[in-house]
Amino acid sequence: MGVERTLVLVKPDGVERGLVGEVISRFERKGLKIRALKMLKMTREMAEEFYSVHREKPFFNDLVEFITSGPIVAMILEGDSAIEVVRLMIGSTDGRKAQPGTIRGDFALSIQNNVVHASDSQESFEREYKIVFSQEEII
Ligand code: FUP
Repeated sequence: MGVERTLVLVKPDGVERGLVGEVISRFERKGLKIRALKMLKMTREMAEEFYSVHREKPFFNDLVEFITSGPIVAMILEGDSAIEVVRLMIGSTDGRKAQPGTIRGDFALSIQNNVVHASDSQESFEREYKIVFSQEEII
């Protein structure tokens, strides 16, 4: 609890579909502050590191292919209980099961192409943001 930071990615499907503004707008309207923001294309090395907890999963290769398939938009958001709040706002992993009103619930019909990523814990944030941002890019 208290003021936290979290990492959000708009994944290649979200960028391709023109959902960047929609996603950022939802977080801004909620009251979260943007502390870093950029577009990038993940390399295979970055993606394998980013999703290293899933290395042994059957979907790992597809996941790496997907996240490196096009540009993404990465941001660090800050606010009270930001990690939990943002996870609530993105919804369940599988877009088919995510609650309407959440980002995945409103915009995704797939478990892989699910528009956004958000850190699921403080530990995940500390590991993930360093893969995407350098210290100079963060306010
Ligand atoms: P989440 O934290 O909601 O993004 O979900 P996970 O960390 O469990 O999974 C990370 C990503 O792996 C998901 F965004 C999509 C992908 N995935 C699959 O492609 N298939 C699965 O069965 C589970 C996850």
